[in-house]
Order: sequence, then C-alpha cells, then structure tokens
Amino acid sequence: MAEYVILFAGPMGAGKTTALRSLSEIEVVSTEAVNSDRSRNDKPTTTVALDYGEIDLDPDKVRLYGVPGQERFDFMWEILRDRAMGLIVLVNADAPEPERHVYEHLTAFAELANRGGVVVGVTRYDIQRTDIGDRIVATARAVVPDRVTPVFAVDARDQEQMRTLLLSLIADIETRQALAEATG
Ligand SMILES: Nc1nc2c(ncn2[C@@H]2O[C@H](COP(=O)(O)OP(=O)(O)OP(=O)(O)O)[C@@H](O)[C@H]2O)c(=O)[nH]1
Ligand SMILES: [Mg+2]
Repeated sequence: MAEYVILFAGPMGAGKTTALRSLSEIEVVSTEAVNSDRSRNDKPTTTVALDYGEIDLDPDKVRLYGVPGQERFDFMWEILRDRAMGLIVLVNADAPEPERHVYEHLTAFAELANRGGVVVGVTRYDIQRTDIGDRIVATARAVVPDRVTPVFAVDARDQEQMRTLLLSLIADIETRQALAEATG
C-alpha cells in the first residue's frame, strides 16, 4: 500500500475546492472566507489557507490538498510542495489567457513537477469552449521539457471525471518511480 500526497493548484475560481469535494471520501476540511476580490472572480467565497480531503484507491491512500488561488497566501504552498508527490494544476477555460496560469503554477511548483507527477485539468469548458488545448500543452512542455504533461478538459463538479484525472496522475507517478528504480 502506498500513500500519495497530491496538491491541487491553480487560479481563483479554477475549481480546486469543488474538485476536492467531488473526490474526497471524508468531509473536506475547508478554510473558506468571504471573497473580498469579486472583481477578479465573482464568487462569494475563496479558500484562504487550504482544503484537505482523502480518498482510498485500493490499495493506496491518497491525501488531497488544495492550495489557495490568491497569491497572498502563497506561504502555504512552500510547506506543502515539499511533501507532495503529485500536482494537479486546474485552470478555468473562461479566464483570460488560461495558459498564463498554467505557466505560473507549473513554475511555482517546478521542482515538484519535475520530481513527481503532474497533470493539467481545464475546467469550465462548457462555459467557454476555447481552442486552448495546444497552447496549454506547449506551455507545459516549456516548463517541464522532459515529459509530456497530460492535459484534460474536466468538470470539477463531476466525480468520475476527477477520478480519471487523479488516476492518470497516479499512473504518471508510478511510471516515474518504476523508471527511476530501473535506471538506478
Ligand atoms: N459550469 C461549470 N462550472 C464549474 C466547472 N468546474 C467548476 N465549476 C464551478 O466553478 C466554481 C469554482 O469555484 P471553487 O471550487 O471555489 O474554485 P477554487 O479553485 O477553489 O478557488 P479559490 O479557492 O478562490 O482559489 C464553482 O462554483 C464550481 O461549481 C465546470 O466544468 N463547469
Ligand atoms: Mg478554493
């Protein structure tokens, strides 16, 4: 049995808290506060410290952490990123230049992205069907040049879609571990 620590990162409103709630088998521990920056994203609350959830993917246990999208809370990121083995970057398709957020978050977690596994999920695709897949793939390749980072369109509210994203990340982590062991 392995235990995986997975981080969800991405801009405000990308769906990190929603994704954790879709996936977690325990009630998600959230630190939501009133969103004082409605000009940036018009939703009533925002995560101020972190979200925490858990899921058993028999035989493995997965701990899920959502880091806040507002940069002023970025001290939390440093504590968590050293413990993490995988990174899920969520960006919402209805933001201006979603690939810029992919760049920023992959850069902030570059060490994790190169050491562990990484996948990108593009949310709110039903709201804004933009042709951004290629740009996001190219951006990910620029930051993590040695690997092809999987990019999925996902609805953070959909448990099955989020499970597929998480399972592909864990497969990526396991592949890397197996390769590292094989090459010493
Ligand atoms: N229509 C639609 N809505 C979505 C989709 N994915 C997520 N949402 C909604 O988008 C919003 C995302 O908000 P949160 O989950 O709070 O976003 P967050 O990333 O945790 O944001 P911060 O904590 O502020 O950084 C929620 O209202 C979700 O229900 C999608 O694919 N389609
Ligand atoms: Mg949140």
